[in-house]
Amino acid sequence: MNTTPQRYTVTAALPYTNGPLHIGHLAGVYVPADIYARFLRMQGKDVAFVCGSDEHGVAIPMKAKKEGVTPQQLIDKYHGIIKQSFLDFGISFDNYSRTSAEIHHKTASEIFRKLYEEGKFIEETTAQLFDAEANQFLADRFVTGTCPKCGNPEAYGDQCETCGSSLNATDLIDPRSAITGAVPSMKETRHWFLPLDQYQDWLKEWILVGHKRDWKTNVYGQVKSWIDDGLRARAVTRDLEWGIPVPVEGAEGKVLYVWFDAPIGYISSTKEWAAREGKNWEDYWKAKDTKLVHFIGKDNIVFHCLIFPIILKAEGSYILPDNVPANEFLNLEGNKLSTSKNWAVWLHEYLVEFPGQQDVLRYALTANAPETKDNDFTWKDFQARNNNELVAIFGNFINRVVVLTDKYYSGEVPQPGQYSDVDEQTIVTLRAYPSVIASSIEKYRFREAQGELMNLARLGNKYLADEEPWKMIKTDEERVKTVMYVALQIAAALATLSEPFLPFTSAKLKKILNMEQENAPGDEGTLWTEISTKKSLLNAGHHIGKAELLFSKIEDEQIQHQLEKLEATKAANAAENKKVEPQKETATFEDFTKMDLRVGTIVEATKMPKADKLLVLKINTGLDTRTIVSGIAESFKPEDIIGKKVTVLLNLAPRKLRGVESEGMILMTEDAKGKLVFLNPDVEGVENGAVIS
Ligand code: B3M
Ligand code: ZN
Repeated sequence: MNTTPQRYTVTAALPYTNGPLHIGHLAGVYVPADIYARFLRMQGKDVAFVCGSDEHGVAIPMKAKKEGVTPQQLIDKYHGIIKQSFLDFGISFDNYSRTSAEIHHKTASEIFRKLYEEGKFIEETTAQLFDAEANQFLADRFVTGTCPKCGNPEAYGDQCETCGSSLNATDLIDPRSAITGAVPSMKETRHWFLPLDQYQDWLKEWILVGHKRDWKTNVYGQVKSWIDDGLRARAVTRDLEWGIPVPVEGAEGKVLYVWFDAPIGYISSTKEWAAREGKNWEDYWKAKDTKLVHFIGKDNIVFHCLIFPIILKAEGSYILPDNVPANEFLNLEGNKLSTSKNWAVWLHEYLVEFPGQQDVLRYALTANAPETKDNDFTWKDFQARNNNELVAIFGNFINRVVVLTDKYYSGEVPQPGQYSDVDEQTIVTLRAYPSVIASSIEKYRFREAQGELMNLARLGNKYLADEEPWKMIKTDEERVKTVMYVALQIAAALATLSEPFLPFTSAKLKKILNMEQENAPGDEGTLWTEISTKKSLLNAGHHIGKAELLFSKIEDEQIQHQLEKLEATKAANAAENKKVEPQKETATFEDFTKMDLRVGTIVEATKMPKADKLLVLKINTGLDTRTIVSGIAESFKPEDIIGKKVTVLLNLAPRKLRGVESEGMILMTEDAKGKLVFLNPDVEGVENGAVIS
C-alpha cells in the first residue's frame, strides 16, 4: 500500500499589512515554505500553497493612525507592496488573498456561527482593561505591561514576544495603554470565550503522544510547556471597530479576535483559488488523506498548534495540521530585526538594489536558516556565500561545462566511451542525490538539503579538476568525450535539483542546457526521480545553448553601501532615543517621602533559568539581605556586578516573577546606546542602608 500522501495543503503565515516584508519573514517562513511547495510539485503531488494578507487586529488601526491614513488606505498600500515583492522574489503561492476579502469575512463568520450555535463558546461578562481617555477597551497590542512569566517589561496584552507565552490582557503586571500611556481602569464587557481547557486532554493525546517524534523539538517543547502549565479559556471577540463583526445578535460594536479569523484566512484563500481553478476546496481541508502543513515563525506557535487546531476540532469537519515546522528568529548584524526601529533588510529594497539576484538572498537565508536556534544575517556572510559558493562552486562548474562543450563539440553532447572507475563512481554518487535531498526536505531540514545540493556542485567541480579535460584534449580526445558527457549529466541534475532552492537559476540553467521543462502531475516518473533511474539526462547528440553567467561576484562596495545604510539607521535611532522624556505629573512631597530609597550592595547574582532578561540578585540593604529580581541580564554578566553599590527602592510592594519573590527595585538609567547602567552611590564612607532623600 502506498501511504505517502498525494495531496498537500501548505500554508505560510499571513503577513500583517502594517509594514513591508523583511529578511526575517523570508528566512523564518516564506523561503522554507516555498522550497517545500516547489519540491512537492516536482514530486507530482497535488499542492495548494496558500497565503494572504492579515488585515485585521489592533496593529492595523494603530499603524494607520501613526501614518495619518485610514486603516483601509494602510492595508491597501502594504497589501500591494507585499504581494508584488512576493511575486518578484519567486514565492510560488497558488493563491495570495487578503482577510478583508468578502469570501474571508463569510468563511470566518460561518465558522464562528457554527461554534456559537453548537454551544462551543462560553459567553461571559468580565471586567476588562479600559482606557477612559481613549474611550477604548484595551486588549492585545493596545496594552503593554510586564510579562508575569518572564518579566519582560514590554509584553503585549495577548502575548509576550520574549518568552512566547500567550497572555490575557489582565495577566499583565503594571499595564499601560499603548494609545495614551494611561494606567487603565477596569470596566465590564461581554465576550465569547473558547474554553481551551476542555481540549487539554485531546491536545495531549494528539500532539504530546501523537507527534512526539515528527514535530521539531523547538515546537514540541513550547507546546508541551503550555499544556503542562494548564490551558485557560480565551476570548475570541473584541470591543473594536476594525475587524469582522461578531455575527450574532447583541454583539454590536464587537469584532472577532484577529487570531480567530486570521488562520481561517488559509481556508478562504484555498476557496478563492479552488473557485478560480475549478477545484473542490474541501479536498484540501476535509479529505483525510490530505496533508496540512503550516509554515510559521516561533511567535505564532501557540496559535497554530493550540488555538487554530481547537477551532478546527470544535467545528468538526476539518483535518488538522500534520506538521507545524516553525522556525526561530533571524537577527541582523547582531541585533533583533525590528520594523519600528527600521532594523531590517527590506525585500522591496533588496529587489531594487540587487536586481536579478533573488536566488542569492534565498541561498544565503537558507544556508543560515534559523531552523533550530536564532541565527544572524550579516552582509559579509551574504557576500561570502555568493562569491565563495554560488560563483566559485556552482557557477564555475556550469560555466566550465558549457564553455568546453561549446568549444570542443559546438554545443553537442558527445558520445561517451567506456566509463572508468571514477566515472562509474561519480554517476553512482550523482544518482543518490535526489533521495538524499528529498529526505532532508521531508524532514523540514532545508539548510541541510541545500547543503547537499551544493555538494553535488562540488562533486562536479572536483571531477573536472581531477580529470582536467582541458589538458587531456591534447592527448586523448576520446576520453574527453566521456568526461564531458559525465559532467553534462551532473549539470543537468543540478538544473533540476536546484529548482526548489534557486528557481531563477534553475530556469536559466535549463534554458542554457536546452532541457525539457516541466513534467505534469501524475506522470509516471518525475524529473526528480529520473535522475536516479534514467540512463541519460542529456543524450549524446543533444544540443545545448550558449554559456551565460549564472551568478556574478558581489563587490565590497555593494556590501559597504548596505553596512552604511545600517549605520545611518543606528545613528537615527540613537538620536531618537536621546530625546528627553517630558516631565511626569507633579508628585507631592508626601508622594516622595513614601518611597524608601537606600544604598545597598549586590552580594550575589545569578541568571533566572529560562528568562533571557532576568537576574536574581541578593542585596545587602543594611537592614537585611533580600532578593530582588531585576531585568538587567542583557546588560550585565552576574559575575561583573557582585560588590557593586546600587540605589534600591526598599518598600516597593513585593511581587513574584517566575515564582521568585522580588522585594524591591534597583534604580537604573540608560546610556546613549540604550545599555542599562546603575545609579551608583559609590562614594567613600557611604554605607549600606544609608537613606537617600
Ligand atoms: N499575521 C504574522 C505575525 O505574527 C501574523 C500571522 C497570521 S497567520 C494566520 O507577524
Ligand atoms: Zn514573557
